[in-house]
Amino acid sequence: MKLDIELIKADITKIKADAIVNAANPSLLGGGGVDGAIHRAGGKQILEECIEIRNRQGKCKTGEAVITSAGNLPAKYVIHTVGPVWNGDEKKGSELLANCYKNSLKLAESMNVKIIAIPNISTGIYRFPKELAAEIAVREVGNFQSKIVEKVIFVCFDEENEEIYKRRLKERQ
Ligand code: AR6
Repeated sequence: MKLDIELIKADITKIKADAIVNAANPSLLGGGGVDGAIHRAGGKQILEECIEIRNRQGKCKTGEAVITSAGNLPAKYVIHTVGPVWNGDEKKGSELLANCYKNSLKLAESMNVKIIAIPNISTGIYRFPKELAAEIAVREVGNFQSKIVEKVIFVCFDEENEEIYKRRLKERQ
């Protein structure tokens, strides 16, 4: 089945979904932006699990995703994915960002996640163009079919992304 798509402007750490996605970096040890907010609000449990994952598999490659519990957050899980740093290579960057959405959704499915909230990966500190990032996000979520995952909530934090997503989702209807 195709997924339901919802759009909100919010702080993702406040969302009570089965899983929220984190725009992490390869170290998995936290950082600024949404990553910093998730680790701050979620507490040390998330970092401890990230360290365990690192000890097991090493760093998380760009486009890949790993999962931890959500510590003190209202969500059940955090799916950490590493978006591409924008370097002007549209083809490679788009492929890697698409992989973030594909791999996060696949991992969610494998953990029986029904509702997943996703931020605008790579569009902050990693400087990916917002319009292109939204096009990729909406396309990948639109193409994903699942018997388990029912709903994706796109969580925008800035007004510009919210407007872009509103328009793109309207165009889809
Ligand atoms: N809730 C939802 N979205 C948020 C929040 C929040 N609390 N805070 C920021 N955003 P960014 P990136 C939005 O920079 O570009 C970190 O240091 C923000 O407005 O968080 O993938 C990592 O460790 C933007 O639209 O992630 C990496 O080093 C979106 O989240 C690096 O930043 C992504 O912005 C990753 O950079």
